[in-house]
Amino acid sequence: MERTFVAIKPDGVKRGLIGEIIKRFEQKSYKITALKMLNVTPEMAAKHYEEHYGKPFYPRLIKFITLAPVVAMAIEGENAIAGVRHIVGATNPDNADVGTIRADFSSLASTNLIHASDSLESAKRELAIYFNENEYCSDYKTMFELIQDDLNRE
Ligand code: 3AN
Repeated sequence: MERTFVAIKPDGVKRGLIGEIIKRFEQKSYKITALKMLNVTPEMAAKHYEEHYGKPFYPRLIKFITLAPVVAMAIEGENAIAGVRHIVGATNPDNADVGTIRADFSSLASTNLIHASDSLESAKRELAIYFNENEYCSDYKTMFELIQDDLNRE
C-alpha cells in the first residue's frame, strides 16, 4: 500500500473543480486519509518546490501556489503513486492523455490544476510539509477494502 500527496492548486479551487477532481480519485477506489483547505505560506511553497529552485518558472510557481487556497490530500492505495499520476496526466496539458485531469480541464503547464507526488520519497517529504501525523484517518475501511476482505476470507 502506498500513500501519496495530492494538492488541488489555486486554479482548481477558484474554478470550482474541487469536487470533480476528488471524485476521480474516489471512483478509482483510492482511499482519502487526510484532507484540508489551506493557504500555503511562502515558506511552505519554497519547501514544496525546492527541486525547482533556480528554474525560469520558479518565481511564478511560488507566486501561483500562494495566490489562493489549495486543497491538500493524502491518498492511499496499491501503487497509488503511479496510479494517481496517471489520473492527473502529464505536466504539459498539451501532452496529457485525454481523460486525465490536466488534459480535460487545463491548457497550460503553469496552471495545470493539481500536484501529485512523483515517488515514495517525494510523497513522504511533501506530506510532512502539509500534514501532522495526527491528521491521518487511515483506520476506516472503504467499500473497496471491504470487498477485498470478502475475497481474501478463507
Ligand atoms: P509535475 O507537477 O507534473 O510533477 P514538475 O514537478 O516538473 O511537474 O513541475 C512542478 C510544477 O511546476 C508543475 N505542476 C507546473 O505547475 C510547473 N511547471 C513545470 N514545468 C513548467 C514549465 N515549463 N512552465 C511553467 N510551469 C511549469
